[in-house]
Amino acid sequence: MQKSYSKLLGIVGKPNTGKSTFFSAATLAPAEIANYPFTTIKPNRGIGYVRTPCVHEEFNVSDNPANSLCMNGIRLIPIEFIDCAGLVPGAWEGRGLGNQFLDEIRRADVLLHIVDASGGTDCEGRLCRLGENDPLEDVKFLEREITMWMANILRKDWPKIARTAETESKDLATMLEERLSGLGIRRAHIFEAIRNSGLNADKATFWSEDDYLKFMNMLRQTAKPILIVANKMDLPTSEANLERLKKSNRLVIPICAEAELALRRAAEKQLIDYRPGDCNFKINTPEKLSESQVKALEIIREKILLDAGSTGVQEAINTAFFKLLNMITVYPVEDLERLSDHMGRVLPDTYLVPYGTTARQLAYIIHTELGEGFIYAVEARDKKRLGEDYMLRDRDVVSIVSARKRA
Ligand SMILES: Nc1nc2c(ncn2[C@@H]2O[C@H](COP(=O)(O)OP(=O)(O)OP(=O)(O)O)[C@@H](O)[C@H]2O)c(=O)[nH]1
Ligand SMILES: [Mg+2]
Repeated sequence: MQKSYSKLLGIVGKPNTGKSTFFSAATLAPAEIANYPFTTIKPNRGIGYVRTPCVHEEFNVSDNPANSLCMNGIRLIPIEFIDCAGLVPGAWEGRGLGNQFLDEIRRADVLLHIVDASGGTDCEGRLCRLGENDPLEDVKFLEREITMWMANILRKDWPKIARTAETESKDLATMLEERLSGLGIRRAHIFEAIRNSGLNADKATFWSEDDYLKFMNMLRQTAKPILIVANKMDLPTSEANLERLKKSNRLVIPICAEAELALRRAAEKQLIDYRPGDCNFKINTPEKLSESQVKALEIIREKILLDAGSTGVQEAINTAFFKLLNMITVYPVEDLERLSDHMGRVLPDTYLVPYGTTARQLAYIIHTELGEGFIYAVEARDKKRLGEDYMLRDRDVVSIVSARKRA
């Protein structure tokens, strides 16, 4: 698999909320899971998947996936995951494993904030009575920590940047981009944050401390979008907290990471048929399962899958990419008749690209030469010629005609 992990998803939150359980379930990589804070000290990295219905059924062909997987009609597109160390209040000032945590999310495109929806862990991740902790406070705290961290990185230079933007030819966005590119912050993020905060970028020396923090908060929202993942939905106090989280006007996905982990482990051993994100499973080999294992699986089926429709883990990953990052899937091919690449592999690759990507930009993503020599593209369904500015649609199968081929 090549080129496909261009996106990085950060799994964040205070200690003991189920980050490593989520990570293990999503990636099936071994990660220590235990009932105490700071189980994860070194970042765990692994590959998980975005799920989408594959186009091969629509075209009535069988496929030979290369950069992704296809499981009975479901395309799984690989994404890099990072399981971050638990974040405690004051991390931006260096408390706990604070700086390490914040360093880990520098490269992340999107964050999944794993929250203990049951309210059974306090603000530092220690176990407490169910319902005692308020998960909405955890959500606000994490947002603030990241905003303060970003604000702090720039604070020393801010007066000079603001002055230069007013008196010299260099504009604010250019200077901020130079200073913040290490955090994965791009020009488009900066423009959006300026627009959304309603501040005057030409008069930055007049910004108050509150204005500065407001801008940083907007920048965090655009550059590091956060999906709230309400974990431990199997516990009785979680439902009421989920409703409160949803009312706070944030995107929230309820999950049970432990159930997903159990299902994926059983599926890995081929004890059950279960694809990530499915709403049910089939027991393949009842003779290989103990009575208590069957019982545990049936509880998951009844209490989680039939009730909620899925464990939510796959939905959380998909929501991060399709809703927060607004991505679409496209299938580049070389031979439009066979829908294959030059090796004869049918529908080999699926790319996740931002909505708004043009045919030529896709060509560049695939290979620089393909982009440079771009002549036109053709979509497999209606076979019309598409110019370089054609905006790709979700599930497009495109062939790019270029004057230059891969070296
Ligand atoms: N009831 C319930 N418990 C869960 C669920 N997911 C995880 N847990 C439990 O929560 C505890 C913490 O899980 P971890 O995955 O180690 O948590 P973490 O967030 O990685 O913790 P740190 O690495 O210390 O930051 C463990 O006892 C898990 O079994 C769930 O869906 N339901
Ligand atoms: Mg952990």
